[in-house]
Amino acid sequence: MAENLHYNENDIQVLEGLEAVRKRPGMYIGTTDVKGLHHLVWEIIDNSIDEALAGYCNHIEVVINKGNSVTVKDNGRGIPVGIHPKTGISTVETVYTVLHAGGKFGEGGYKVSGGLHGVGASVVNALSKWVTVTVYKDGKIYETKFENGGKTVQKLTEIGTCEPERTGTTVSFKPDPDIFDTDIYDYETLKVRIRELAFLNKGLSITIRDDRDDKDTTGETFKYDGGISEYVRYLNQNKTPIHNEIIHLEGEEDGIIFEVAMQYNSGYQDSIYSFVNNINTHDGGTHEEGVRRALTRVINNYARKTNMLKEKDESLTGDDVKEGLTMIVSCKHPNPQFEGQTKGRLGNSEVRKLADNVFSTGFERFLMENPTEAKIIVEKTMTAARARVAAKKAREVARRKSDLDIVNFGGKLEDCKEKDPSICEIFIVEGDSAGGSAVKGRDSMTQAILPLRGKILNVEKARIDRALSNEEIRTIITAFGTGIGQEFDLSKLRYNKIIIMTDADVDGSHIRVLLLTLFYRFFRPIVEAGHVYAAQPPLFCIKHGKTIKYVLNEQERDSYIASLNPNTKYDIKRMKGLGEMDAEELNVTTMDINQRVLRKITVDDAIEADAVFSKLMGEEVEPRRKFIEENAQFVKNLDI
Ligand code: 1YM
Repeated sequence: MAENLHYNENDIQVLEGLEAVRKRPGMYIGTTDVKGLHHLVWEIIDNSIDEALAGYCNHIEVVINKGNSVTVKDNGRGIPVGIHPKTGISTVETVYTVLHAGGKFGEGGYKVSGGLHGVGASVVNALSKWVTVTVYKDGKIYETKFENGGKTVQKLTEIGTCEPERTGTTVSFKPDPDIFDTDIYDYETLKVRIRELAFLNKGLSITIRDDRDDKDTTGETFKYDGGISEYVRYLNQNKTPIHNEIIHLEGEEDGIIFEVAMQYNSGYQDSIYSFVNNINTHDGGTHEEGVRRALTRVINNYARKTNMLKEKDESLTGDDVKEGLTMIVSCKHPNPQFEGQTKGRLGNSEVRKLADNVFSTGFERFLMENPTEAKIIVEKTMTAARARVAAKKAREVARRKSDLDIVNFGGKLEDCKEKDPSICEIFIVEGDSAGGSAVKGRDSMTQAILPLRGKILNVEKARIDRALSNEEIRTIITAFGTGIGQEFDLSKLRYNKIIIMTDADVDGSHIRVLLLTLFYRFFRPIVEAGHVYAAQPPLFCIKHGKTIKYVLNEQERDSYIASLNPNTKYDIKRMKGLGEMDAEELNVTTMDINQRVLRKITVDDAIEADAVFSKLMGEEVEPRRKFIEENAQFVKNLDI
């Protein structure tokens, strides 16, 4: 540490503040796993985005450097460099070292506030091995440096001059390996969110580059002058839109900006995503409610007025009008109230009315001015209504079946004896023969087996009524016990773990994708709550002496062999497919809770998952063929 720094009362408080962050990082960034590692980047980018929202910045650059440090650079005003009245040190240092004081001074303006309300810079500093901040302002270049959890090693210093037009802030930091479980940044993860930020802030250009390898790349730049309209086009790229124009409506009142973009496609799923100040409001809220209410009302009014809906016909429901709808709702609010357990819901009641007004006025006008498109849209919603009625009947049949003895439906499910869901699991097994071995090899108290004959229906291409008439899908629904659609109830889930057991080949991969599509589209909360797993049958069996070791892949095989005494003899066997294993082998390698390896299926980013599923399973054959050829292992950045 530099010797010329004299600590006063204030400095000591500062270090105590940052020390608190180091002691309990989870309180500030959620976790210290790979997610927390990326959180640091978001905290810094948020400050640049705030500067863009304030209208002073139109370009941001993000670089993953060699050694996994990260640099974020913007062309905003630059963090103020003057002495801060409360701390007696420069404002830049104050922002980076004083917990809770780093927020913006003064009110007004939109803030990204992803939980830390602009105080993230000091948290990043606290959790970093080193941080360097450079500010370009008034023709001068300033720099300050910190090390080991935010200890100042270079106070803000003027280090040179630049053209007076050049302004901005550049921050480089290296996460502290003592804090984080991993120090490796994932380019895809950063890219997906950066692209999203570019969609949500029209005209803002954001570049991302990976400098970790020696390839000389210029990186990728995302800039969308059409904003959320281009987001909708992107989400619909592997779907078939049923009208050309993307409907884009916008309005402002009392400093609240409300914007929506939408387009219907020929599919049956809806992809409706909402944001407040660039944060995904997973659980919706008043902005989404306003739009949904207006959408249902306007379509019903239009359908009645044009006599497409007759007097005797029932009105269309909210579900009918959202079938095949891709929609982005974005609200910029100076004082957003986030509600709910995960703060994923917008609570401000004034937004409901604004959203309703902006949407209903604009959409009504669109329908009037575009009668051809209007007719296509209304017809689609009316078809959805007919399917809804049919599906209800089919569900009633499925439910009546489920009232019968559960073991009895189709005779396929071999249920477990235990009834307490918290210790029960169900294996969904590819093929009858593997299913047979699984039944013999299981622990019949807690493990249920459901063998699948052949491939299940692709629900990406089928409406719910057709899905419900599919035998395999009905069996799955009944076995799970939760119901689907509006009747879905997570608390009725009959198994704590749902384990997909397929071969480690392209066919197995395809069946896994089909099952995941079904779960994601029909039972999403089950996936989100972490109940879904993929069994990982081993690829090799290594025998030496009396020891038998199963390993999952080539790397594990090689490192295990390397760990053996070079004088021992060993025998390596490549494992057969699930169907060729006997009950004992299947039990030991894949099912026994003490020996097996399961992979939890997680969906970090629902929007990206949605895009991947439509790419994989939608109308277009080419992207799917390409994907499966390139990646039988399945989707990397979704971790499935
Ligand atoms: C790469 C990270 O931090 N940019 C950035 C931060 C600030 C400003 C501009 C800024 C804000 C304001 C006035 C204001 C911050 N300033 C502060 C504080 N990029 C990055 N660019 N002038 C400049 O909000 O009034 C905190 S962040 F608090 F000092 F104003």
